[in-house]
Amino acid sequence: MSTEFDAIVVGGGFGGIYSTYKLRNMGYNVKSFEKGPQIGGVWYWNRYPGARVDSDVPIYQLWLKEIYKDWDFKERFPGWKELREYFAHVEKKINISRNYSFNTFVASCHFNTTTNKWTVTTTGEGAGTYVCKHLIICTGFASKNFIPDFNGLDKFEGIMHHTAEWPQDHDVDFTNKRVAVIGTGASGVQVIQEVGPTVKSLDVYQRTPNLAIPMRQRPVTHEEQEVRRPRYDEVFEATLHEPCAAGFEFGFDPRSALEVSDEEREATFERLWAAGGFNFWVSTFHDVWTDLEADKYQYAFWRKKVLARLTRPELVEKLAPSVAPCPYAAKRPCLEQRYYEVYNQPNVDIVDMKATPIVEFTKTGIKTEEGEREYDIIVLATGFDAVTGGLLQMDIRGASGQTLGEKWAPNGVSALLGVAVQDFPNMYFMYGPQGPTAFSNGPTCAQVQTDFIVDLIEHVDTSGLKYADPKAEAEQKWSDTCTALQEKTLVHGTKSWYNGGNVPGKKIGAYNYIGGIPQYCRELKAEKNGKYQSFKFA
Ligand code: N01
Repeated sequence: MSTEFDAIVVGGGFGGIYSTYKLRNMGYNVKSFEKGPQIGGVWYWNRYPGARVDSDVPIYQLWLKEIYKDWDFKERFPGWKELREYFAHVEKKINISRNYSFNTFVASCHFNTTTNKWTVTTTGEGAGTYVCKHLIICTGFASKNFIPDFNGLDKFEGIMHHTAEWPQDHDVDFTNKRVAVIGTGASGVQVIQEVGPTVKSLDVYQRTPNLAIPMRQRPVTHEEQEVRRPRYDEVFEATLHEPCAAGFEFGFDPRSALEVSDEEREATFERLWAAGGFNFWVSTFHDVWTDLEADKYQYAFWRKKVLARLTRPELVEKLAPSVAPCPYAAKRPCLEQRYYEVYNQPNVDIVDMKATPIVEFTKTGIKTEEGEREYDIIVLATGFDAVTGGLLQMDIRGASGQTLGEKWAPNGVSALLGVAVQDFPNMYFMYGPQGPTAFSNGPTCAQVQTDFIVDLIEHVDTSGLKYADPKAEAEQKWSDTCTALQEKTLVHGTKSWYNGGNVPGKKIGAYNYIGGIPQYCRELKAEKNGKYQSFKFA
């Protein structure tokens, strides 16, 4: 079997599947690798209780007619089981697995300056050494878990899992168990509301409350999808243009929260709250994201709504503090279904990790400064070394021999248009650094970027070129743009996975492009129409 390919794709999620499919259809000889045993990417790993997507049907899927034409989702926000079924449908339709080696981890990718090709070394079932001209890395933003360095973590003898490393061979039974959940990001919120009603007791170890929004889940029927399906191409296309933002079917209100009357503001918030999904976050007044005074109105409304659902006064300040824990727009809210009602149960408590940090894990539980509590199950919902972690866990070396980590060490992350890095010729990635990543619907981001990357690859090959490599000054300019855009928003001043602030020692910076999908698409289009002037070619 040949080990030399036109292109190698790393990852089997939306981006990996779509780029494999597109390149294959162009007649390229493509080899793809996936760490898991099947396609799906995070939706293979995500099977913790309550795991569910936060993007509305129909945008969270591959925008390929041959796939969507006879696929119906069952819920407005599909859960992990349904997403697995969806990927099985994808496989049935396009038989993408024939390009893949599964259970295979890409350990290293080295650029060879003599051949101008990449040497890719893998471990696992598809272990070997492979060579390719074009390397497309689709590891997503959340492929490296983050577990804080708690004392004695390995001493605990009960059941303990990180949400993204949930057992694949069995369900964890929470019925009548003493449970601790550490972390209240999107993963924590979903686990808590799912298992809360069944447990014997639940302690939520919280550092910052999640400013969660009602999801307003509902079934979606075959009939309603059938009505929209003939227009899906238009629907998807519309999400790439204003007034939509972030790849959703909605976008910011151009009015200022500070300039409308109190009645108008209240009515707007009520409407967005009732609409569910991310409307309250992404269709709100545009300055909620940039102006602290505007943001305070958003928080006050959110707090009022949450307080109306809480029945235990002792938890009110922990869940919805009178002073906002951070600007509303600074961190990712989770969509919730019954999250706050769980805290009305007498067997649920919150351990405030700022007031009483974890001292250590013990054989039977967790010790804080207030004493030890015993558990049967501990859930680590502590997030990810996001955006760059998945890339940096591979040994990727560019033309000069430096690793990606070394390249970024002095000044932080930089990536031209969020798809390529200078000194790493013919290497592309998506849904990663300095793309719309954290501020976009995942499949939208991956597909828009893939389309650009594939066109660029075609340009290189049809022009008889050896490689494309970003120009250093263009990359710097893009990185400065990402920084400037982030600094204009309230995301800038609050530590979170958006800016690298969730992992101790990680450089704080602009890991994402926060200018919105429509502007991002215009940037990509201008680059293509300008014959890729930000790249140098050989
Ligand atoms: O991770 P997170 P996540 N001591 O980083 C806490 C996507 N996603 O897995 O907020 C104590 O958001 C941390 O506290 P704080 C989605 O994009 C989507 O939940 O930093 N606590 C926080 O509460 C999401 O945004 C879906 O103060 C510590 C939690 O752990 C992204 O993935 C579902 C700590 C981590 O929250 C990440 O979400 C799941 C420490 N040392 C995920 N370190 C859906 O589509 C961390 N924490 C619904």
